[in-house]
Amino acid sequence: MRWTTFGYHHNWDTKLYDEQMQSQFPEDLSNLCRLFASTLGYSDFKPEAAIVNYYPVGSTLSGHTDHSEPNKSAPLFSFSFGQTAIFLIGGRTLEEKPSAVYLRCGDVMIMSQESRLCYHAVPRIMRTQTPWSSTLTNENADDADIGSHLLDMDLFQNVGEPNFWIPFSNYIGDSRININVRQVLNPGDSNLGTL
Ligand SMILES: O=C(O)CCC(=O)C(=O)O
Repeated sequence: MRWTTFGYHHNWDTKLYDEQMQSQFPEDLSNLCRLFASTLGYSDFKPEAAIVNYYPVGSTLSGHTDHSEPNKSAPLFSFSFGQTAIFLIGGRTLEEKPSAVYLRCGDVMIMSQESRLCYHAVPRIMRTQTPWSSTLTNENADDADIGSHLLDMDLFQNVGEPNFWIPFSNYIGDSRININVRQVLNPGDSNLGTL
C-alpha cells in the first residue's frame, strides 16, 4: 500500500476530486490543522482532504505540483513520521533549480503562498539517526482531567500497553508516513458542483 485518503478522495489517475468520493475527515487531524492555520493567520482554513503517503525505505515520489484543488490559495500542511525524507522544492516551472531539505519525524511543513504551487519531490527516504521509540503512555493522565467524553477510551487504554505499539514500531522502523492536508473548496462553496 502506498497511499490512503481522508475527506475528499484524490484520484491519482484523473487528478480530480469528486463530490461522490469522500470519507469522513478525522476530527483530531482537522483540529490540529486548524490550530496551525489560525496561528499563521489563516483562520478560515478548512481541512477537507488528506493524502496519507506510505514510503518504505528506498521508495520515492516523483516531481509534481499539487493543483487538483479548486482552492489553490489555502496553505497545505504536511506531517512527517518515521524515517527521514530528502524533500526537493523547486519553483513554478521545471526550469528552477530545486532546494533540498530533510523532513524528519515530527516535522510539519507548510506550503503556502508562493510555495503552494511549486514543483516538489521526494527522491530518497533515509534511515533516521533517532529511531521511533514507543514512549507514549497514559500513566499520568486522569480520565476526569482529559475529558473522557472527548476521547475513544478503548484506544486511550490501549496506548498505555507496550505491546500495542509493536506492529507500529515494526512498520515505522522501515518506513516513512506523510500526511498531506489540503483545503479543496473555495471560500463560500459547500461542494464541488459540476465539473
Ligand atoms: O511525502 C511528502 O513529503 C510529500 C508528499 C506529496 O508531495 C504529495 O502527497 O503530494
